[in-house]
Amino acid sequence: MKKTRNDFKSLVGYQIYPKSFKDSNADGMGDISGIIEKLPYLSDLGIDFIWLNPLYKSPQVDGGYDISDFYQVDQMFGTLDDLKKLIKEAHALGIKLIMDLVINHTSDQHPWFLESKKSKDNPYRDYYHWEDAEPDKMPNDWKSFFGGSTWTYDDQTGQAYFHVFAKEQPDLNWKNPKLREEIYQMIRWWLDLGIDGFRLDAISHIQKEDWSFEIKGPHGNDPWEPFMNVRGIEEYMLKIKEIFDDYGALTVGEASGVTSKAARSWTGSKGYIDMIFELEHNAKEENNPNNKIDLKVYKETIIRWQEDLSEEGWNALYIENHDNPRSIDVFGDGSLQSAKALAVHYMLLRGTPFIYQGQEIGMTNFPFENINQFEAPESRNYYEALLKEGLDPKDSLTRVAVVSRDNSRTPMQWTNQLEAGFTSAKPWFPLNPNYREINVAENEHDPKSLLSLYKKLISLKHERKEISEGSIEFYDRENPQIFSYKRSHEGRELLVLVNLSATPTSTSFNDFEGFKELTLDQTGLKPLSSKMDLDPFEYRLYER
Ligand code: ISL
Repeated sequence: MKKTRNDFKSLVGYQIYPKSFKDSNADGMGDISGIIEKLPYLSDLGIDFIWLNPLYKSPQVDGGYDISDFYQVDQMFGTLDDLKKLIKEAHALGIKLIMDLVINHTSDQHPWFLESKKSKDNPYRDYYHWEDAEPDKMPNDWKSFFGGSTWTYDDQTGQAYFHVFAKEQPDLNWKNPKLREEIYQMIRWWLDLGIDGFRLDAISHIQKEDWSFEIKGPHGNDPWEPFMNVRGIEEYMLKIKEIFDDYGALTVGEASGVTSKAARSWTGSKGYIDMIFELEHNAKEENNPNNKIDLKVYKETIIRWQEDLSEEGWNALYIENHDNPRSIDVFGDGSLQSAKALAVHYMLLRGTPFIYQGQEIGMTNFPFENINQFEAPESRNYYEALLKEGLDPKDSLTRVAVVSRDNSRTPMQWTNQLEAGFTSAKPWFPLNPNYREINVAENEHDPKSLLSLYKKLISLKHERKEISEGSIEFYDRENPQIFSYKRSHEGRELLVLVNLSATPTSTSFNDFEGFKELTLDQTGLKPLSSKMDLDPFEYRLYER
């Protein structure tokens, strides 16, 4: 059944990192059957669709984003039949299911690459990017997101191959029409299997500048510019869009380098995908060693993306994902109140909100003690780079720990029982010791819990057109502590007032007549007036 283009505007998504969600067969790893077990929990939460991080066959160098077979479910997660069962049971509960579409690169263990590297005239050679090189002289000086060069020298053929991420993730050559057709066929295959759409991974990198493109240095373009939404990508995206439209697929793009203005053409009525994640606010600043969010910069970014996509285009909203530390540590002060303020401030913005597993119960960063506990290549490479800069091991570990994506990959905390009810075996990654206090069971029956608040926010999103479709207007823009905005639709208005800081603040209104407070779980009533004083992480809602 073809989807109408805008029925995604009232939806709420839930992101599952399968490895850490629920283990059903006592091997210490999350799996598909474990997700099936937890569908009733997700249905009760009220979410509309699930985004599954990669389940494909993979050597797991980069959390499954190094795919060695696009058509196979990795046995650590189960079988294709398990996935078909998950699709069926999710649909039976009215929950859609989207998969990660990783088409910028494959694993270096993918048969295409194993063939490609064999010889210069191998039929698969041009499925990837190969250029003449010498062991210590690469085709250019471009830098990988994971540190080091984007080139790895291959002795066998005296050439180097290109990779935006880890050397185990060679980039696909999208200039090759044969490769493109292989990818288009694979996309159709998954949609024919019955999934409802995709999250497009690193999609803005599939087109590269000419290798001679010069990185102009710190005051010129940024080091990633040679592979950020480069001209010519439109041709590929329009073809992919054709396929999505054939199936009415629900699509969200992770498209780093697509600006808030360019996002209108990526997601608007003539866009390639339904919605897009802005990635600007995750930027790790060197001069911000504890990785606490700069509220002024964050607020400016969010307001710009909201206003640039207010007429044309659509935001995918999030405060957590599998690539970033936990929001309560980055944005909050570790308190429940800060987690609640975070929930309210983003869930009611204009866009489709995503909740990352564990965010809804206030899971926190992990207390890392040594570098061997980190799994992500980006974390390990960063540690080595800091040591090379002369930082001592202890400070290097601290710097890595506050920015590491490994924080969000610890097993989901279901109960206060052994291994938090995630597994009955030794978990692949240790549980955060605070699972005894922070877990689903603890939240589920407490009307003042974070989980209960998320359920109310999701219901509001479903019930109120001023939230799903309404316009948005921001107030007190210069006050970095305050997130204050009004959603309006056909005469109904909802005013959202959040102090996103750990210190008291105040804000003023001139148009406050006629608003009535909308209670979620706030303590006592606070009528709207011309001047509003807000406690740390206090939030208030008003309607008229
Ligand atoms: O621009 C970037 C550098 O910060 C990033 O936004 C980059 O585009 C992003 O890291 C891509 O992430 C995705 O692809 C990676 C994988 O490691 C991540 O987990 C995934 O979210 C490679 O597949």
